[in-house]
Amino acid sequence: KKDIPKKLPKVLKDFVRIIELQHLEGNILYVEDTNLYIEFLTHLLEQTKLKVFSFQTVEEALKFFEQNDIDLVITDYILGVGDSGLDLVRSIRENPEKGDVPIIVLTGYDTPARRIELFKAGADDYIPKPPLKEEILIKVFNYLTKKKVLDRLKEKIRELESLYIKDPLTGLYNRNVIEDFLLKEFERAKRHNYDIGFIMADLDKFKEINDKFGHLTGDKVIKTFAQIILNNIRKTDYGIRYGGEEFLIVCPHMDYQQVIRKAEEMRKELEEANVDGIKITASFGVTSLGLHPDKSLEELIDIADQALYNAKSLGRNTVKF
Ligand code: GH3
Ligand code: MG
Ligand code: MG
Ligand code: MG
Ligand code: MG
Repeated sequence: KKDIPKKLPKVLKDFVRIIELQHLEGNILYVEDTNLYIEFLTHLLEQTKLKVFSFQTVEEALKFFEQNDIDLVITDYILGVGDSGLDLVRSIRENPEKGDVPIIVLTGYDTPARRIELFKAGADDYIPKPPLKEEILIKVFNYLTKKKVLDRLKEKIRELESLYIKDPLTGLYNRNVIEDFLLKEFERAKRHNYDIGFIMADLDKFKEINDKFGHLTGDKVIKTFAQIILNNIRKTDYGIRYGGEEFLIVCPHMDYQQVIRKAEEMRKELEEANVDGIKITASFGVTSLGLHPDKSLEELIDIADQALYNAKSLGRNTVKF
């Protein structure tokens, strides 16, 4: 017990005030099997707005980590029998979504080889026991501040990504979604052997609508059809504005018969819709991965497009595959 300083040094008091001023909030996961240290860290951080969740085994800690938002992990090295902070570091780094959380190892088992091993596994920092309170507080503050900046950046990237793949007129995706997101879905489908349905749709005689009623009305028609598409697909489907008045609809886990029915529903709904009293129809070409298991994504889109061409030649306002 004697190795933990009891009195708060002056520099620390000032620092605690800085943390309070900054209103730094966050959840800390503390993995430690010695009660003395659990009490020490909990008490130290009680003076901040940070919340400490402590666990004595890797298993419990990992379970809590998976289910909660953790901003920083502090872990001991030697835990119970057969349990080690090194395993915890490795398991956390394997997590595809949360694996980049900062990790500080706080341990008495201090050898250069041990340190290198921990850093290799992905630990960010290393504090030997007995720790200085200042060192813990300053490092916690630094890592949490950095993490907040990173979190904001990630949020911005997500926003930009969603702008990059969205069509502003209709709220559907644009073609950019194909290269990255759709291609990944396509590869997953091939790997896990599930079907994907494809629909290529194009408004009929749309030039005439533009010529007769103007582009604004034309745009309104496009939006109406987009809304019909959105109403008829699931969240996991892709409704894409492929060109001006051409739409690609991609439905994972649908075979060609289901996707024909889907296209037929949309065809009918558009035929019955009414934009300023104008009759609008569209033609649909349909195919599926199951029908052509050896084709690439690009080739399947092309096959749907050829089917659409057939639908056009056969008089329009129809679904073909
Ligand atoms: P078809 O039945 O063979 O498809 O005849 P179509 O007249 O629809 O022929 P096509 O699909 O080749 O022509 C599409 C027209 O759609 C050409 C273009 O002027 C118009 N268009 C493309 N994008 C937009 C848009 O964003 N807004 C409006 N108002 N018109 C667009
Ligand atoms: Mg221990
Ligand atoms: Mg065309
Ligand atoms: Mg057209
Ligand atoms: Mg067209």
